Amino acid sequence: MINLILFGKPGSGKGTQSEFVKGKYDLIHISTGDLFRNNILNNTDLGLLAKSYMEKGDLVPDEVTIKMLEAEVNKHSNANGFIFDGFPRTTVQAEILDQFLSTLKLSISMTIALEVDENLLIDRLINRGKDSGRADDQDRSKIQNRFEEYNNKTSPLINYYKNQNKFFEVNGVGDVNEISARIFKTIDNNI
Ligand code: B4P
Repeated sequence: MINLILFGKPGSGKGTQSEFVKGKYDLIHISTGDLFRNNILNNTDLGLLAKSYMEKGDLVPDEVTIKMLEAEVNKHSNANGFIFDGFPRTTVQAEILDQFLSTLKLSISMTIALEVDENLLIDRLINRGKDSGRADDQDRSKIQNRFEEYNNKTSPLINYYKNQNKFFEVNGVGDVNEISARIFKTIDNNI
């Protein structure tokens, strides 16, 4: 069983690459960002709460994010493995994910970080914002806030997974298919 975390700054391509990786390794893709956006579309209580944070580019509180993630994993008890896309994003989320997986006799196999320069990320996100209607992609100050949230709350996870010998970096710049090939090689060489 392969349980992967796709890691990286906002816009680094976690969602894009998850689509390729899930097909090749037959994994269930869980994107906390997509789950929140679905809740917003359906006007659920969770969506209303998440919206107030996401529109500013802030992280949604750990408590609700973790509950939502656990419920999603529990829906797929027969899975070959999971891709966690955009989760965990804080040390608390990472610690609880490890504990939760251990109750299912599972563990994280590896964390793959997509490395992309911030200036390039700003261009990608602003570009997406033109079509997607995503409020968090349309404003440079919100994008900057997302980077700050990443630097303050998410980047400590690099050492968290390095300490477990589970952290691998992949160059996230270039053609989408080339990047997938780099990810596949990293998985195949280290799993
Ligand atoms: P997410 O939905 O996770 O999204 P993301 O970080 O913006 O993007 P991702 O890295 O997946 O990039 P993508 O492939 O889409 O988070 C949104 C918000 O949800 C967060 O800010 C937070 O508020 C909340 N949230 C989510 N998870 C949370 C958690 N665990 N805890 C708390 N809050 C949470 O690619 C971006 C763009 O680049 C696309 O337009 C794509 O087409 C383009 N692109 C991709 N690869 C490219 C390439 N190689 N070259 C050129 N363009 C490329």
